[in-house]
Amino acid sequence: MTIERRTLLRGLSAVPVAAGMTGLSGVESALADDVPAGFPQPTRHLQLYAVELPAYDDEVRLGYGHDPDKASYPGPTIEMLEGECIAITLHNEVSKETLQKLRTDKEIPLGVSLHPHGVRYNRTSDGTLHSNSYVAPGKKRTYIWYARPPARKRGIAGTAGYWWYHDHMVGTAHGTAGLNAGLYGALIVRRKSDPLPKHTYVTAMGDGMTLNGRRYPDTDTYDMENPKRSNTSIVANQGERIEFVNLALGSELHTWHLHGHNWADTRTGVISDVPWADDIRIIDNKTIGPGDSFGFQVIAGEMSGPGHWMLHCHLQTHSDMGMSTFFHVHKKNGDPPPGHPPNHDGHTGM
Ligand SMILES: [Cu+2]
Repeated sequence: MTIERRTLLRGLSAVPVAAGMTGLSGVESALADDVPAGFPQPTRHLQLYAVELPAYDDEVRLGYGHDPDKASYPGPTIEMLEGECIAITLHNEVSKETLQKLRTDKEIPLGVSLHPHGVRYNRTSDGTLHSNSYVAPGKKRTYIWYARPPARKRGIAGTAGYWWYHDHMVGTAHGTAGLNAGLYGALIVRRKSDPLPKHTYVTAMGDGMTLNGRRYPDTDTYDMENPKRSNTSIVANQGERIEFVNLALGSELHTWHLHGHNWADTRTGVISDVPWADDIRIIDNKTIGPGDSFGFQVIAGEMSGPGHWMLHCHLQTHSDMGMSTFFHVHKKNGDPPPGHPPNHDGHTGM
């Protein structure tokens, strides 16, 4: 039995809370009046900025960031604990000119918004045009999200899982241009007993053969001599617990496939409760359609060893057109794995 498995079974107060979940400023008392009935008081207040980023392939790129200078696409992964309520103030720093350029429905006002999946919110935090919960250029607005806990006696399952958040305002009232431009990010709701990963990576499959808003070879910026961890440089040392959060945007189906690893098709990708039921499927490929999200944890290179493990859409025309990257699993000591991934000029790197 591995340490990870023991940790899982024991329940786990000793598991540290992920670093990203602490160190944020408190919630202003002025917010108290905005908290919907039945929600607890928010215990954290995040700032999120929507900004314009350098164009990609002549396409406008926007991003969210907790710091406007560190905005990115996908935006920062937001983590909550089930039972927690948070406040997020969205600042719209995207220019009127850019929003005008992206607007395909000329009837709607200019703005950006924040719309979450999975967590609970009321109409003022929906992030939509008709609920008037968007943010005009240069303005800000505070949203309140509640990761409702389970209430087993009432048959309420809670909100723990792998979700996402996105704009619902740029281009059309559905945020279609905002999504294509990069206004989205992963949202993780954990239970206290969940195992915590060493690293989390986000992969977002979108239209135009994009992975995280980029096309091959920009989907993988990994440098074997100087590996850096990012959503475009998916790196681990063998034995590390690694978490993937996977989203689908746009208008097409995709199948998310990872080589050398498999996972349980459960909330966390691991089997955490006894009994170990055979009706829990073990998979290494999952169909994901627009609006879907899922996630899981694996032990990097467990059984399969160090290697450059392909991670791609298994819809063959999509993978052939470049919806592909790698999970680069180094040796336990951090030394590079054997072999090379294909060079980005098309060589196989044998
Ligand atoms: Cu695909």
